[in-house]
Amino acid sequence: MAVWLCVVLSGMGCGGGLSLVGSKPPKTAKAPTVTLNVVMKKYAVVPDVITVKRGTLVHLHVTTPDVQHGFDIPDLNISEPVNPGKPADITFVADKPGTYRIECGIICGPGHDDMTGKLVVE
Ligand SMILES: [Cu+2]
Repeated sequence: MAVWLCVVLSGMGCGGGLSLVGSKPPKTAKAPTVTLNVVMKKYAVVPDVITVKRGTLVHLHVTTPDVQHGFDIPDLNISEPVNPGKPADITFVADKPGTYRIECGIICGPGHDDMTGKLVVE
């Protein structure tokens, strides 16, 4: 839980002093997993920057408090509608480093075009 929280909060993990160089991971090791809550609202994506490490299995739980929005990351072929009371759960492996644009995929009002964010895979 503690490690998970650090990953969520910093995007960097807690590994400052924990080098794994030279040690073998246990056979049961799975891809690191991060679960993040994202809110799409008039007119923002919160948080507007999501940072994960390459190879991470990312679960996004996307909610909206107001009207229907769309959670889109075009470069990853992600496009999910998000409705009040009906969250979108999106899972993908962040396997390619880069910065990906997050945008609202459903026109939701005059500030729709301001609803952007980015996913950073490092
Ligand atoms: Cu919108």
